[in-house]
Amino acid sequence: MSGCEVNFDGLVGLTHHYAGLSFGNEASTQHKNSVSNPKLAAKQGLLKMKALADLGFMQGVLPPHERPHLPTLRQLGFSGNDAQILEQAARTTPRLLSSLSSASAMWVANAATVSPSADSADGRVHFTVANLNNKFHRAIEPETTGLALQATFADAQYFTHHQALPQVALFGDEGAANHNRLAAEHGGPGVQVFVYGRQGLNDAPQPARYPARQTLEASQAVARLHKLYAERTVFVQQNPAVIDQGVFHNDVIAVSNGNVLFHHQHAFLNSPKVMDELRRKLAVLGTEFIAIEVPDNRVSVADAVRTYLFNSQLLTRSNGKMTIVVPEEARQHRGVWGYLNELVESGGPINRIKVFDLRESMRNGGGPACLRLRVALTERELAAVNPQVMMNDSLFATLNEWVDKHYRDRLTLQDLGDPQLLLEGRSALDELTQILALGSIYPFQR
Ligand code: SUG
Repeated sequence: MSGCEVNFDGLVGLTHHYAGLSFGNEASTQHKNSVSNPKLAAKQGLLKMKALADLGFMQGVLPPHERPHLPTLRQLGFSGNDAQILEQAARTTPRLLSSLSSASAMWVANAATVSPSADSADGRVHFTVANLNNKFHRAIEPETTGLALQATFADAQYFTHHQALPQVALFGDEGAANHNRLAAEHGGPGVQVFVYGRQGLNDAPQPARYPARQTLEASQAVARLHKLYAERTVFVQQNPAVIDQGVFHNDVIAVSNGNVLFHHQHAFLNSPKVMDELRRKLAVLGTEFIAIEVPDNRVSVADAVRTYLFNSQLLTRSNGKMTIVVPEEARQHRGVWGYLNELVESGGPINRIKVFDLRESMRNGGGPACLRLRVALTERELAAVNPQVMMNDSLFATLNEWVDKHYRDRLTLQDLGDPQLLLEGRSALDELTQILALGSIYPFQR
Protein backbone atom coordinates (compact mmCIF):
# COMPACT_ATOMS: atom_id res chain seq x y z
CA MET A 1 0.00 0.00 0.00
CA SER A 2 1.46 3.35 -1.02
CA GLY A 3 -0.27 5.38 1.73
CA CYS A 4 -0.32 9.14 1.91
CA GLU A 5 1.01 12.06 3.89
CA VAL A 6 -1.25 14.51 5.65
CA ASN A 7 0.11 17.86 6.74
CA PHE A 8 -1.55 19.17 9.87
CA ASP A 9 -1.05 22.91 10.26
CA GLY A 10 -1.32 24.78 13.54
CA LEU A 11 -3.94 27.48 13.58
CA VAL A 12 -2.47 30.74 14.94
CA GLY A 13 -3.88 31.70 18.35
CA LEU A 14 -5.61 34.92 19.40
CA THR A 15 -2.65 36.18 21.46
CA HIS A 16 -0.02 35.96 18.70
CA HIS A 17 2.55 38.61 19.59
CA TYR A 18 6.25 39.42 19.43
CA ALA A 19 7.89 38.91 22.80
CA GLY A 20 11.49 38.05 21.92
CA LEU A 21 11.25 34.87 23.96
CA SER A 22 13.47 32.53 21.97
CA PHE A 23 17.17 33.18 22.55
CA GLY A 24 18.97 31.57 19.60
CA ASN A 25 16.08 32.27 17.21
CA GLU A 26 17.20 35.52 15.61
CA ALA A 27 13.84 36.52 14.11
CA SER A 28 12.24 36.26 17.54
CA THR A 29 14.92 38.46 19.11
CA GLN A 30 14.84 41.02 16.27
CA HIS A 31 11.08 41.53 16.39
CA LYS A 32 10.72 41.78 20.14
CA ASN A 33 8.02 44.34 21.00
CA SER A 34 6.80 44.80 17.40
CA VAL A 35 3.05 45.18 17.03
CA SER A 36 1.45 41.94 15.84
CA ASN A 37 -1.69 41.25 13.86
CA PRO A 38 -3.22 37.97 15.10
CA LYS A 39 -6.09 38.13 12.59
CA LEU A 40 -3.73 38.46 9.64
CA ALA A 41 -1.46 35.75 11.05
CA ALA A 42 -4.35 33.29 11.32
CA LYS A 43 -5.55 34.14 7.82
CA GLN A 44 -2.08 33.75 6.30
CA GLY A 45 -1.93 30.27 7.83
CA LEU A 46 -5.42 29.36 6.63
CA LEU A 47 -4.59 30.50 3.10
CA LYS A 48 -1.58 28.18 3.00
CA MET A 49 -3.66 25.24 4.21
CA LYS A 50 -6.43 25.92 1.70
CA ALA A 51 -4.11 26.50 -1.26
CA LEU A 52 -2.28 23.23 -0.59
CA ALA A 53 -5.56 21.35 -0.13
CA ASP A 54 -6.73 22.82 -3.47
CA LEU A 55 -3.56 21.51 -5.11
CA GLY A 56 -4.56 18.01 -4.02
CA PHE A 57 -2.39 17.66 -0.90
CA MET A 58 -4.15 16.27 2.15
CA GLN A 59 -4.36 18.95 4.81
CA GLY A 60 -5.58 18.99 8.41
CA VAL A 61 -5.79 21.58 11.19
CA LEU A 62 -4.53 21.53 14.79
CA PRO A 63 -6.04 24.00 17.26
CA PRO A 64 -4.34 26.86 19.16
CA HIS A 65 -3.95 26.72 22.94
CA GLU A 66 -5.62 28.66 25.71
CA ARG A 67 -3.57 31.79 26.49
CA PRO A 68 -2.77 33.47 28.80
CA HIS A 69 -2.23 30.21 30.63
CA LEU A 70 -4.02 30.78 33.92
CA PRO A 71 -3.15 27.37 35.43
CA THR A 72 0.57 28.26 35.30
CA LEU A 73 -0.02 31.74 36.75
CA ARG A 74 -1.86 30.09 39.67
CA GLN A 75 0.93 27.53 40.03
CA LEU A 76 3.36 30.45 40.30
CA GLY A 77 1.47 32.00 43.19
CA PHE A 78 -0.90 34.49 41.61
CA SER A 79 -4.28 34.30 43.29
CA GLY A 80 -7.80 35.65 43.18
CA ASN A 81 -10.21 35.51 40.27
CA ASP A 82 -8.97 35.44 36.67
CA ALA A 83 -9.17 39.22 36.21
CA GLN A 84 -7.26 39.83 39.45
CA ILE A 85 -4.57 37.37 38.46
CA LEU A 86 -4.11 39.06 35.09
CA GLU A 87 -4.00 42.49 36.69
CA GLN A 88 -1.33 41.41 39.21
CA ALA A 89 0.77 39.65 36.59
CA ALA A 90 0.57 42.56 34.12
CA ARG A 91 1.56 45.02 36.84
CA THR A 92 4.33 43.09 38.57
CA THR A 93 5.82 40.88 35.88
CA PRO A 94 4.65 41.72 32.35
CA ARG A 95 7.40 39.60 30.75
CA LEU A 96 6.16 36.51 32.57
CA LEU A 97 2.60 37.22 31.46
CA SER A 98 3.91 37.56 27.92
CA SER A 99 5.60 34.14 28.11
CA LEU A 100 2.39 32.61 29.33
CA SER A 101 0.48 34.31 26.51
CA SER A 102 2.65 33.18 23.59
CA ALA A 103 0.78 31.65 20.67
CA SER A 104 3.87 29.47 20.03
CA ALA A 105 1.79 26.28 19.85
CA MET A 106 1.06 27.33 16.24
CA TRP A 107 4.45 25.86 15.23
CA VAL A 108 3.25 22.27 15.28
CA ALA A 109 6.47 20.93 13.78
CA ASN A 110 7.37 21.09 17.48
CA ALA A 111 4.18 19.43 18.70
CA ALA A 112 5.38 15.85 18.53
CA THR A 113 7.54 13.29 16.78
CA VAL A 114 5.46 11.00 14.60
CA SER A 115 6.46 7.57 13.28
CA PRO A 116 4.30 5.88 10.67
CA SER A 117 3.13 2.30 11.19
CA ALA A 118 5.39 0.94 8.44
CA ASP A 119 8.43 1.73 10.60
CA SER A 120 7.21 0.48 13.97
CA ALA A 121 7.62 -3.10 15.18
CA ASP A 122 4.02 -3.12 16.45
CA GLY A 123 2.54 -1.72 13.22
CA ARG A 124 1.01 1.33 14.87
CA VAL A 125 1.41 5.05 14.25
CA HIS A 126 3.31 6.49 17.24
CA PHE A 127 3.15 10.05 18.58
CA THR A 128 5.46 11.40 21.31
CA VAL A 129 4.51 14.88 22.43
CA ALA A 130 7.57 17.16 22.57
CA ASN A 131 8.44 18.56 26.01
CA LEU A 132 10.00 21.75 24.52
CA ASN A 133 12.11 21.95 27.64
CA ASN A 134 14.50 24.63 26.41
CA LYS A 135 12.00 27.50 26.47
CA PHE A 136 9.60 28.17 29.32
CA HIS A 137 6.87 29.62 27.07
CA ARG A 138 6.93 26.40 25.04
CA ALA A 139 7.34 23.93 27.91
CA ILE A 140 3.71 24.61 28.87
CA GLU A 141 2.44 23.26 25.53
CA PRO A 142 2.64 19.45 25.97
CA GLU A 143 -0.58 18.88 27.92
CA THR A 144 -2.96 20.55 25.48
CA THR A 145 -0.95 19.31 22.50
CA GLY A 146 -1.37 15.75 23.74
CA LEU A 147 -5.12 16.18 24.14
CA ALA A 148 -5.45 17.77 20.69
CA LEU A 149 -3.52 14.91 19.07
CA GLN A 150 -5.59 12.31 20.91
CA ALA A 151 -8.78 14.03 19.76
CA THR A 152 -7.51 13.97 16.19
CA PHE A 153 -6.06 10.45 16.16
CA ALA A 154 -8.39 8.74 18.61
CA ASP A 155 -8.56 5.14 17.44
CA ALA A 156 -6.30 3.05 19.71
CA GLN A 157 -6.28 0.25 17.15
CA TYR A 158 -4.08 2.42 14.92
CA PHE A 159 -2.65 5.24 17.01
CA THR A 160 -0.41 5.11 20.10
CA HIS A 161 0.18 8.31 22.07
CA HIS A 162 3.17 8.73 24.38
CA GLN A 163 3.41 11.49 26.92
CA ALA A 164 6.23 14.01 26.76
CA LEU A 165 9.69 12.91 27.99
CA PRO A 166 10.76 14.00 31.50
CA GLN A 167 10.73 17.80 31.70
CA VAL A 168 14.51 18.29 32.21
CA ALA A 169 17.34 19.53 29.99
CA LEU A 170 18.81 16.01 29.60
CA PHE A 171 15.71 15.04 27.61
CA GLY A 172 15.14 18.30 25.74
CA ASP A 173 12.89 17.29 22.84
CA GLU A 174 11.66 19.55 20.03
CA GLY A 175 9.57 17.01 18.14
CA ALA A 176 9.36 16.68 14.37
CA ALA A 177 11.46 19.80 13.72
CA ASN A 178 14.49 17.65 14.57
CA HIS A 179 13.27 14.52 12.82
CA ASN A 180 13.19 13.46 9.18
CA ARG A 181 12.12 10.34 7.35
CA LEU A 182 13.34 8.92 4.08
CA ALA A 183 11.26 6.32 2.24
CA ALA A 184 10.32 5.34 -1.30
CA GLU A 185 6.62 5.69 -0.45
CA HIS A 186 4.82 7.37 2.44
CA GLY A 187 3.12 4.10 3.40
CA GLY A 188 6.18 1.87 2.92
CA PRO A 189 9.15 1.19 5.22
CA GLY A 190 11.62 4.01 5.69
CA VAL A 191 14.69 5.25 7.53
CA GLN A 192 14.10 7.70 10.37
CA VAL A 193 16.65 10.41 10.92
CA PHE A 194 16.89 12.00 14.37
CA VAL A 195 18.96 15.17 14.50
CA TYR A 196 20.26 16.29 17.89
CA GLY A 197 22.22 19.34 18.99
CA ARG A 198 24.01 18.06 22.07
CA GLN A 199 24.55 15.07 24.32
CA GLY A 200 23.67 15.14 27.98
CA LEU A 201 25.52 12.06 29.19
CA ASN A 202 28.65 12.06 27.05
CA ASP A 203 31.13 14.59 25.77
CA ALA A 204 30.38 15.88 22.29
CA PRO A 205 30.87 19.17 20.48
CA GLN A 206 28.42 21.86 21.57
CA PRO A 207 27.45 25.30 20.27
CA ALA A 208 29.13 28.16 22.17
CA ARG A 209 26.74 31.05 21.68
CA TYR A 210 23.20 29.71 21.39
CA PRO A 211 21.53 26.73 23.06
CA ALA A 212 21.18 23.32 21.43
CA ARG A 213 17.60 22.39 22.20
CA GLN A 214 17.48 18.71 21.25
CA THR A 215 19.52 16.02 23.00
CA LEU A 216 20.65 12.65 21.71
CA GLU A 217 19.16 11.07 24.83
CA ALA A 218 15.72 12.45 23.95
CA SER A 219 15.96 11.24 20.36
CA GLN A 220 16.99 7.77 21.51
CA ALA A 221 14.07 7.61 23.96
CA VAL A 222 11.60 8.54 21.22
CA ALA A 223 13.06 5.87 18.92
CA ARG A 224 12.62 3.28 21.69
CA LEU A 225 9.05 4.37 22.46
CA HIS A 226 8.17 4.16 18.77
CA LYS A 227 9.62 0.63 18.49
CA LEU A 228 11.81 1.56 15.53
CA TYR A 229 14.25 -0.89 13.97
CA ALA A 230 17.87 -0.01 14.71
CA GLU A 231 18.90 -0.85 11.16
CA ARG A 232 16.43 1.76 9.88
CA THR A 233 17.19 4.52 12.38
CA VAL A 234 19.96 7.12 12.21
CA PHE A 235 21.08 9.60 14.88
CA VAL A 236 22.87 12.60 13.47
CA GLN A 237 24.48 15.53 15.21
CA GLN A 238 23.57 18.95 13.93
CA ASN A 239 26.59 21.12 13.21
CA PRO A 240 27.08 23.24 16.38
CA ALA A 241 28.51 26.06 14.24
CA VAL A 242 25.16 26.53 12.47
CA ILE A 243 23.23 26.53 15.75
CA ASP A 244 25.48 29.44 16.69
CA GLN A 245 24.38 31.19 13.48
CA GLY A 246 20.69 30.94 14.34
CA VAL A 247 19.72 27.43 13.24
CA PHE A 248 17.78 26.65 16.41
CA HIS A 249 15.97 23.67 14.88
CA ASN A 250 17.21 21.28 12.21
CA ASP A 251 14.24 22.19 9.99
CA VAL A 252 15.85 25.60 9.48
CA ILE A 253 18.70 23.92 7.53
CA ALA A 254 17.33 20.62 6.12
CA VAL A 255 14.10 19.01 4.93
CA SER A 256 13.30 15.55 3.62
CA ASN A 257 10.55 14.06 1.51
CA GLY A 258 10.39 10.66 -0.12
CA ASN A 259 13.97 9.61 -0.85
CA VAL A 260 15.23 13.21 -1.03
CA LEU A 261 17.17 15.09 1.64
CA PHE A 262 17.46 18.79 0.76
CA HIS A 263 20.04 20.36 3.05
CA HIS A 264 22.78 22.91 3.45
CA GLN A 265 26.42 21.88 3.13
CA HIS A 266 27.04 22.78 6.78
CA ALA A 267 23.84 21.30 8.26
CA PHE A 268 25.38 18.22 9.87
CA LEU A 269 28.53 17.29 11.73
CA ASN A 270 30.57 14.74 9.70
CA SER A 271 28.25 15.17 6.74
CA PRO A 272 29.95 12.67 4.35
CA LYS A 273 29.66 9.94 6.99
CA VAL A 274 26.01 10.80 7.59
CA MET A 275 25.21 10.68 3.86
CA ASP A 276 26.97 7.35 3.63
CA GLU A 277 24.95 5.82 6.45
CA LEU A 278 21.70 7.08 4.93
CA ARG A 279 22.62 5.70 1.52
CA ARG A 280 23.53 2.28 2.99
CA LYS A 281 20.44 1.99 5.17
CA LEU A 282 18.10 2.99 2.33
CA ALA A 283 19.87 0.61 -0.07
CA VAL A 284 18.89 -2.30 2.21
CA LEU A 285 15.26 -1.27 1.55
CA GLY A 286 15.98 -1.15 -2.19
CA THR A 287 15.62 2.63 -2.16
CA GLU A 288 17.99 5.02 -3.86
CA PHE A 289 18.98 8.02 -1.71
CA ILE A 290 18.99 11.47 -3.30
CA ALA A 291 20.95 14.09 -1.36
CA ILE A 292 20.54 17.64 -2.62
CA GLU A 293 23.28 19.57 -0.88
CA VAL A 294 23.33 23.35 -1.24
CA PRO A 295 26.90 24.67 -1.15
CA ASP A 296 27.74 27.58 1.12
CA ASN A 297 29.03 29.58 -1.82
CA ARG A 298 25.52 29.51 -3.37
CA VAL A 299 23.52 30.11 -0.17
CA SER A 300 25.26 31.08 3.06
CA VAL A 301 23.99 29.86 6.43
CA ALA A 302 23.06 33.47 7.24
CA ASP A 303 20.93 33.69 4.08
CA ALA A 304 19.34 30.32 4.82
CA VAL A 305 18.35 31.66 8.26
CA ARG A 306 17.15 34.96 6.80
CA THR A 307 15.04 33.45 3.99
CA TYR A 308 14.06 30.07 5.46
CA LEU A 309 14.96 28.33 2.19
CA PHE A 310 15.20 25.01 4.04
CA ASN A 311 12.16 25.59 6.23
CA SER A 312 10.28 24.64 3.12
CA GLN A 313 7.81 21.87 2.52
CA LEU A 314 8.57 19.28 -0.14
CA LEU A 315 5.31 17.81 -1.36
CA THR A 316 5.02 14.92 -3.81
CA ARG A 317 2.46 15.42 -6.55
CA SER A 318 0.55 12.59 -8.22
CA ASN A 319 3.16 12.39 -11.01
CA GLY A 320 5.90 11.69 -8.46
CA LYS A 321 7.55 15.10 -8.85
CA MET A 322 7.87 17.50 -5.91
CA THR A 323 6.72 21.04 -5.22
CA ILE A 324 8.83 23.13 -2.86
CA VAL A 325 6.78 25.46 -0.64
CA VAL A 326 8.78 28.52 0.45
CA PRO A 327 8.03 31.77 2.24
CA GLU A 328 7.91 35.10 0.40
CA GLU A 329 11.25 36.01 2.04
CA ALA A 330 12.94 33.41 -0.21
CA ARG A 331 11.53 35.09 -3.33
CA GLN A 332 12.66 38.51 -2.12
CA HIS A 333 16.31 37.39 -1.91
CA ARG A 334 18.07 37.49 -5.28
CA GLY A 335 20.63 34.80 -4.58
CA VAL A 336 18.19 32.38 -2.96
CA TRP A 337 15.53 32.93 -5.61
CA GLY A 338 18.15 32.40 -8.31
CA TYR A 339 19.22 29.16 -6.67
CA LEU A 340 15.61 27.95 -6.38
CA ASN A 341 14.91 28.63 -10.02
CA GLU A 342 18.01 26.72 -11.05
CA LEU A 343 16.98 23.86 -8.78
CA VAL A 344 13.57 23.43 -10.41
CA GLU A 345 15.10 23.65 -13.90
CA SER A 346 17.81 21.10 -13.11
CA GLY A 347 15.84 18.00 -14.07
CA GLY A 348 15.85 16.73 -10.48
CA PRO A 349 12.92 15.58 -8.35
CA ILE A 350 11.92 19.11 -7.25
CA ASN A 351 10.44 20.95 -10.22
CA ARG A 352 7.89 23.46 -8.95
CA ILE A 353 7.96 26.37 -6.47
CA LYS A 354 4.99 27.61 -4.47
CA VAL A 355 5.38 30.84 -2.45
CA PHE A 356 3.33 31.94 0.56
CA ASP A 357 3.24 35.18 2.51
CA LEU A 358 3.65 34.06 6.13
CA ARG A 359 5.17 37.27 7.40
CA GLU A 360 3.42 37.33 10.76
CA SER A 361 4.76 33.88 11.68
CA MET A 362 8.14 34.41 10.00
CA ARG A 363 8.85 37.40 12.22
CA ASN A 364 8.88 34.99 15.15
CA GLY A 365 11.03 32.47 13.27
CA GLY A 366 8.24 30.23 11.99
CA GLY A 367 8.22 29.36 8.27
CA PRO A 368 6.09 27.01 6.18
CA ALA A 369 7.64 23.84 7.66
CA CYS A 370 7.38 25.07 11.28
CA LEU A 371 3.65 25.46 10.84
CA ARG A 372 3.04 21.86 9.85
CA LEU A 373 3.23 18.37 11.36
CA ARG A 374 3.59 15.56 8.84
CA VAL A 375 1.73 12.34 9.43
CA ALA A 376 2.16 9.47 6.96
CA LEU A 377 -0.85 7.17 7.01
CA THR A 378 -2.28 4.10 5.29
CA GLU A 379 -5.78 4.37 3.80
CA ARG A 380 -7.28 2.67 6.85
CA GLU A 381 -5.46 4.93 9.30
CA LEU A 382 -6.55 7.96 7.30
CA ALA A 383 -10.17 6.80 7.55
CA ALA A 384 -9.75 6.71 11.35
CA VAL A 385 -8.65 10.37 11.60
CA ASN A 386 -11.22 12.83 12.98
CA PRO A 387 -12.81 13.98 9.68
CA GLN A 388 -13.84 17.37 11.10
CA VAL A 389 -10.24 18.64 11.07
CA MET A 390 -9.64 18.06 7.37
CA MET A 391 -9.36 21.23 5.28
CA ASN A 392 -11.93 21.74 2.53
CA ASP A 393 -14.03 24.60 1.13
CA SER A 394 -16.52 24.48 3.94
CA LEU A 395 -14.00 24.30 6.82
CA PHE A 396 -12.00 27.11 5.22
CA ALA A 397 -15.08 29.33 5.07
CA THR A 398 -16.10 28.44 8.63
CA LEU A 399 -12.65 29.10 10.07
CA ASN A 400 -12.30 32.41 8.23
CA GLU A 401 -15.63 33.57 9.66
CA TRP A 402 -14.53 32.33 13.07
CA VAL A 403 -11.29 34.35 12.82
CA ASP A 404 -13.19 37.46 11.65
CA LYS A 405 -15.55 37.17 14.58
CA HIS A 406 -13.00 36.64 17.35
CA TYR A 407 -9.50 37.88 16.45
CA ARG A 408 -7.98 41.30 17.01
CA ASP A 409 -5.92 42.90 14.26
CA ARG A 410 -3.43 44.54 16.60
CA LEU A 411 -1.80 43.28 19.75
CA THR A 412 0.99 44.54 21.99
CA LEU A 413 2.39 43.45 25.34
CA GLN A 414 0.12 45.97 27.08
CA ASP A 415 -3.00 44.20 25.83
CA LEU A 416 -2.17 40.88 27.48
CA GLY A 417 -3.43 41.89 30.93
CA ASP A 418 -6.86 42.77 29.51
CA PRO A 419 -9.38 40.33 31.05
CA GLN A 420 -11.52 40.86 27.97
CA LEU A 421 -8.81 39.24 25.82
CA LEU A 422 -8.95 36.13 27.99
CA LEU A 423 -12.71 35.95 27.58
CA GLU A 424 -12.50 36.51 23.84
CA GLY A 425 -10.02 33.63 23.64
CA ARG A 426 -12.14 31.29 25.68
CA SER A 427 -15.32 31.88 23.76
CA ALA A 428 -13.43 31.48 20.46
CA LEU A 429 -11.78 28.23 21.55
CA ASP A 430 -15.02 26.86 22.93
CA GLU A 431 -16.60 27.40 19.52
CA LEU A 432 -13.54 25.92 17.80
CA THR A 433 -13.70 22.66 19.75
CA GLN A 434 -17.22 22.28 18.38
CA ILE A 435 -16.25 23.16 14.80
CA LEU A 436 -13.40 20.63 14.89
CA ALA A 437 -15.24 18.10 17.11
CA LEU A 438 -12.36 17.94 19.60
CA GLY A 439 -14.22 17.60 22.89
CA SER A 440 -13.02 19.47 25.97
CA ILE A 441 -9.27 19.86 25.51
CA TYR A 442 -8.72 23.21 27.27
CA PRO A 443 -8.14 23.88 30.98
CA PHE A 444 -11.10 26.33 31.09
CA GLN A 445 -13.39 23.60 29.78
CA ARG A 446 -12.51 21.15 32.52
O1 SUG B 1 10.37 27.88 19.30
N1 SUG B 1 9.38 31.04 18.12
C1 SUG B 1 9.41 29.59 17.95
C2 SUG B 1 9.56 29.26 16.48
C3 SUG B 1 9.42 27.80 16.23
C4 SUG B 1 9.78 27.43 14.83
N2 SUG B 1 9.60 26.03 14.64
C5 SUG B 1 10.36 25.26 13.89
N3 SUG B 1 11.53 25.64 13.43
N4 SUG B 1 9.96 24.06 13.66
C6 SUG B 1 10.56 28.98 18.77
O2 SUG B 1 11.62 29.59 18.81
C7 SUG B 1 9.07 33.10 19.37
C8 SUG B 1 8.05 33.67 20.32
C9 SUG B 1 8.32 35.10 20.66
O3 SUG B 1 9.47 35.50 20.74
O4 SUG B 1 7.32 35.84 20.86
C10 SUG B 1 9.00 31.57 19.29
O5 SUG B 1 8.63 30.92 20.22
